[in-house]
Amino acid sequence: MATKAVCVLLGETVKGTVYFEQTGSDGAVKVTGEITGLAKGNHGFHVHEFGDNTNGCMSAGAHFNPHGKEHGGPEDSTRHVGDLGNVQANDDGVAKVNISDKIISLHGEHNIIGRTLVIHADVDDLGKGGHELSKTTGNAGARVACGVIGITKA
Ligand SMILES: [Cu+2]
Ligand SMILES: [Zn+2]
Repeated sequence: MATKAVCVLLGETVKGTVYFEQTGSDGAVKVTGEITGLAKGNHGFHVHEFGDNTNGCMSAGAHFNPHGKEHGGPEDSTRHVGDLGNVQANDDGVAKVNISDKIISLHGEHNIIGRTLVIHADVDDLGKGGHELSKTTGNAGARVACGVIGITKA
């Protein structure tokens, strides 16, 4: 039995739809979709803690980090649960999302449903950039679009 969720990302120029699917309660989550209106290149892509967009993407809080770890990349053992790395936009400003992640979940302690998906203006340095923000945000810059992750029909 699969669980499915969706997020509609909305920003001033950036828009997108991202789908989440998980088989069972502890399998990898497949993250797919398309985001448009981006600058060419890599953009930080995270689940932030709160599903609160009352003050735009800012009220989503910091990266979803239930274990109090440092920021990292999706393949690192030290990472926030919400750290999904980067998505890459092509010459036309379109990023195709195709990620499989074993840390986020649609169930239990790492459940991302009801939290906010954020895409950033700049590249996430995955904690390795040596910037003062590298270990908290990956120095990924402004939040150019966001949306709350919601349950959909399975
Ligand atoms: Cu973020
Ligand atoms: Zn993080």
